[in-house]
Amino acid sequence: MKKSIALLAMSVLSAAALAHGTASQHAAESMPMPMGGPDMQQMHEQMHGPGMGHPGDPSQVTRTLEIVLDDSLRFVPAELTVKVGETVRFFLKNSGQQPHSMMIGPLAQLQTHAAMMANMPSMPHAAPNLLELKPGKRGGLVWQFDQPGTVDFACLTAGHLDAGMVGKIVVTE
Ligand SMILES: [Cu+2]
Repeated sequence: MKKSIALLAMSVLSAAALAHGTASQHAAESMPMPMGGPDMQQMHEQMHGPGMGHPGDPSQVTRTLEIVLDDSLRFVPAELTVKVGETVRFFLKNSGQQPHSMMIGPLAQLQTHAAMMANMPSMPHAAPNLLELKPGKRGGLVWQFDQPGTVDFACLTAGHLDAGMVGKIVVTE
């Protein structure tokens, strides 16, 4: 029970940080953290990850990248390459019979969210880095990448991440 509360708190913090965007995020970083300590630091890194990027401005989209999600529990393609600073629209199509989703972030964060959703399926979990698709549906997610490196994504439907429904975005200079 204690663990569930910790995970819930983490999710709320994460969603709030994402919702407030980069400016307030930096302001928060420069303030003393009342809870402090190495655990908070580690948690913070897991929430934001180094260079996972942020929701993009739809008017700045330069490319649309199509990804198909299906019941083989794979993203096709599962690896994409973008450039630093580029704003792209991921255009997703769920061609399966099950719900699928795409959440962008560091793998550790995605695993935490997947575990939380498996434990508390009725909890609302909308987030700017998450797109959920019912069977047969399509949808878009606009994202901007601000640092070179690798950003993970995964499907959060129960069991799908563990079955290998993950992918990565390589951000190049
Ligand atoms: Cu899935």
